[in-house]
Amino acid sequence: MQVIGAYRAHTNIALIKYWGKRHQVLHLPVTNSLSLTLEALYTDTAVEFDSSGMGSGDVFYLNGERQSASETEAVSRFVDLFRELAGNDYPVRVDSVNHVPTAAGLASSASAFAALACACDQALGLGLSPEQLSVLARRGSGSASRSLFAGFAEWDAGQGDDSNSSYAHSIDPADWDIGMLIVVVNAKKKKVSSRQGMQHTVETSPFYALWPQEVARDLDLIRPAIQGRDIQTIGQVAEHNAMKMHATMLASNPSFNFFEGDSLLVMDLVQQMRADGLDAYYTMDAGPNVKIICPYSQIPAIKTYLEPHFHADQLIASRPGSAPTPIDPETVRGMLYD
Ligand code: 2P0
Repeated sequence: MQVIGAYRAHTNIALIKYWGKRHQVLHLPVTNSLSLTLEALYTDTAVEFDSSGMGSGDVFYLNGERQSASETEAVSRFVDLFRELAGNDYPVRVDSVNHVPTAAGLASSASAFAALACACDQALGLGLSPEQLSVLARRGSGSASRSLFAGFAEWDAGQGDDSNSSYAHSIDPADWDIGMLIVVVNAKKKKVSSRQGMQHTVETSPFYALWPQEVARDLDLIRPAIQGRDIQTIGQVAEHNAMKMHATMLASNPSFNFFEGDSLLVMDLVQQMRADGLDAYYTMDAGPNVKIICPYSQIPAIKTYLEPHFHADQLIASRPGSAPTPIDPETVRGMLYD
């Protein structure tokens, strides 16, 4: 049996956000969500299962650094889902290289678990479909379910406690003039994890009761706009959805938020761009960075507003990304050890 696998998966940014779970362990969401996969941000992961029966425990290297017992434990529990399907208990070595600033609100967990799911599937010869891989990636981190697909993807909430009913599917390959410009306001690890923030909001925010109906309404508006390549409606709906999500956090008790001074500055600049005729709209996740949704062709013009305030390396432009792709395991290892 082939016991090596390696995949590249791209991260995704939600235009209609996932915010709140109905099942904590299975990561079953309260609502559907919808995202754009991004070419520029991705994780490369290689897995090697030891079928000799001589191996010891699992090991996990991230960006060339051996990870702690607790980080490794999370990866082990995830890989267990695949070992159960394969009917073995082979120890695994996982090597991951993140081309995403880790834990900076740029959803590194989405690309990480999508890449790991695909690499395990390949190594263990499981032959799972993208939908089945989406279910399993979701078990690592909810947003990872959407990174199995190119372009625009919608993650269906599914029914009840049925894990197999909750997975993403492709809406549109986004093979037209749309992109994102990410403004990295602060790439440090965030103070509140999205998992904690989400749960605290569900439990304490009086505004959360409104969230499911707002998401349903926004999805009804954005789906036809995507089909019609209507970037103005896509942008308006996404911007409003993001701000409604942040409003639920502001109304939680005690309140918390992810806004920094520079996040607010970028939002002001985007409004100026719009007043000047550009099709630029903002969204923010569980972190201070701002993502600008726009025609890819307008990114040079948009950058001229930001360059007086930010370094060039704080501005990451991306086209829509592909579904996960197999890579040579040596690409991952070579980057780390050569
Ligand atoms: C999203 N976020 O739709 C939303 C918007 C953050 C804000 O998915 O607990 O790390 O692992 O399922 O996927 C971030 O939450 O949460 C996220 P878990 P996850 O992209």
